[in-house]
Amino acid sequence: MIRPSTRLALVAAAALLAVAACDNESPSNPSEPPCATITIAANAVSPNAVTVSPGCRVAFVNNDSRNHDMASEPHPEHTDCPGINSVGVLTPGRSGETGNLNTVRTCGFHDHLQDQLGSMKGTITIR
Ligand SMILES: [Cu+2]
Repeated sequence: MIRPSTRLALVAAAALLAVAACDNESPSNPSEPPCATITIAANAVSPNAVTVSPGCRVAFVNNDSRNHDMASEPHPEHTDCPGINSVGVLTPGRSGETGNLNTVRTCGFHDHLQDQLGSMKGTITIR
């Protein structure tokens, strides 16, 4: 028979272990700042190419006066680097982040609302 106080201690220990397990996945720790920031203004991204380490997130800041919907190449499937699709629709003044980009490769992105517009296209290189 386990006494209630012992049971409480076991539950507390299990909770601590669960927290420790999450901390071990540090590349996806959302409390860390993004590794790079891409700014959108006047219907163009700047810079249009960034290089980050595996596990990084990249932020997009919409300083434009219109909506932008940042998505992975290719259009319209958005399948090359699905983490980029986490940015989604950014209304003016809003920012968003990619998921953790864990695969070493170069990822193209575009504005899904203007998929042919070259000034809204760019690359994120993970290496
Ligand atoms: Cu698209």
